[in-house]
Amino acid sequence: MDAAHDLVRSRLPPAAQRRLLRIVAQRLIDAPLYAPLTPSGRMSVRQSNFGRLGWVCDASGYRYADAHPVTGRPWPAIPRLLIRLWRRIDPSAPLPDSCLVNYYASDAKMGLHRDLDEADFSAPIVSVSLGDEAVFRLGGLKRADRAEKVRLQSGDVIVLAGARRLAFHGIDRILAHSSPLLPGGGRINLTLRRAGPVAG
Ligand code: MD3
Ligand code: FE
Repeated sequence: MDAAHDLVRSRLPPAAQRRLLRIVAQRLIDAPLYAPLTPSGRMSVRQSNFGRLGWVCDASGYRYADAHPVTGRPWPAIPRLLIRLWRRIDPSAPLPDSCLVNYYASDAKMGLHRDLDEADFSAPIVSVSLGDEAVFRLGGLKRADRAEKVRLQSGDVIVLAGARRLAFHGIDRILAHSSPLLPGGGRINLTLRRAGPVAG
């Protein structure tokens, strides 16, 4: 399949980026970012979630959970602005029930992996980036497949659907001081997903 056609990109205008950041920061007060422990060590990315289900990991593995592992409280709702964005992108897809929030300080990265913890892979994944630019690596269905490097800038919205939904991907590095959006610098990535089973 042609890479150019199953990776769809667009860009939120600066005012929408600022509005989204305000909403996200407000919800993170209730569901603070934490540094997950993984089976292979402490993650450099800090995480939280919005929605019914949140992706969490600890020393024993990965799963979707209905409560914040530190506070024990349910996750805050997914911002309506993001639900509207999802509906605009794919009106026929089941609604997202999960929004993973990844925060990258300038030295954080995310190793090459696939997203396989969702119950159903038919819905797309929609990712919104805010703040500093990232070097994103998008490969194929096998770890060794050649990967393309894509720069993700503040406001970039990418949609992973079809074969790309199951592709290996990761974040190689963050370009410090490349965006004025986040007051303390760094990058936030929001990934909207359908994590729970799809009826029918
Ligand atoms: C390509 N996050 O949370 S977002 C993740 O920038 C994750 O924080 C990265 O990978 C980040 O799992 C990349 C873009 C993205 C998300 C899901 C994908 C790309 C993807 C699933 C399949 C292929
Ligand atoms: Fe991923």
